[in-house]
Amino acid sequence: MKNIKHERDHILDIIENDLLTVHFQPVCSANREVFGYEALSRFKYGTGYQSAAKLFEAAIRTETISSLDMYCRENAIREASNGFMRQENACLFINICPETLLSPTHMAGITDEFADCWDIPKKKIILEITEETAIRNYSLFNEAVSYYRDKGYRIALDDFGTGYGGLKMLSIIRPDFVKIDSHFIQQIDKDFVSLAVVDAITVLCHRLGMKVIAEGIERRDEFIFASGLGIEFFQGYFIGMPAPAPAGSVKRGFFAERCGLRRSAAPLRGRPGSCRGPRFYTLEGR
Ligand SMILES: [Ca+2]
Repeated sequence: MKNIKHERDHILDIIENDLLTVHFQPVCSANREVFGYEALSRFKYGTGYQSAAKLFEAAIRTETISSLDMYCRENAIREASNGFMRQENACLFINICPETLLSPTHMAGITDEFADCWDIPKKKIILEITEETAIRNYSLFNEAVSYYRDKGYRIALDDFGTGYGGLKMLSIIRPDFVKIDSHFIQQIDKDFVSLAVVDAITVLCHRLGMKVIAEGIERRDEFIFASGLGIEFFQGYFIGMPAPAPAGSVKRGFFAERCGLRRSAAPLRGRPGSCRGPRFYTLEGR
């Protein structure tokens, strides 16, 4: 992209034109029962970015991450409500990056609005917080996380073992779940160091009352070795591929309407009747 402003506008256009969809990847217990699904953003059409991860990086760079995150959060909650959460009583894992929680435009209450509107109990929503980037203001961050915890959401520390925060993040957030990064899980049956690291993390988490999720299980032996360490939950291609939620009748575009994103001045129609709260807020810079 030529410059920040151009890229910013491009990302806001992606949101406004609803170019992302959501797929769900199962998180299962050792006996292969589905515990929940992680929502993963995917492109419906070309956006100019190689992957959703690249889009999120650009959104952080251009300070559009709060808008993108809220849009993806609504997609995830709406589609989950429309699909598996009605039938399977499974949990929903949603990725949230620390930049969003620390952003001045972050609206914590909007997740409650989405959950209430789509009728999902907050205890069924698990917020995955990645530790990819360095956090400078831990007390502000902890305040944001506490808000969600007090509301009943559960917290997972994502990609554990590869980021900046590591044990510091673990001790401050005190998550309900720790997702051990696939870097340590893949080849766990062949690599003694990975096995020892995963074993130590699992023992520590269990001592602190946290449940462990092994990410990136791609082979049967990785599953067997990881489950042999007492890990409770598993995710990866061997367990289940990401897939779209079953199509349903839930109305799309609630977020866009709520945010005043649609250019039409038509009154809001068809919104779930129980929604309350701020009717409009603007996209960052729009
Ligand atoms: Ca994740």
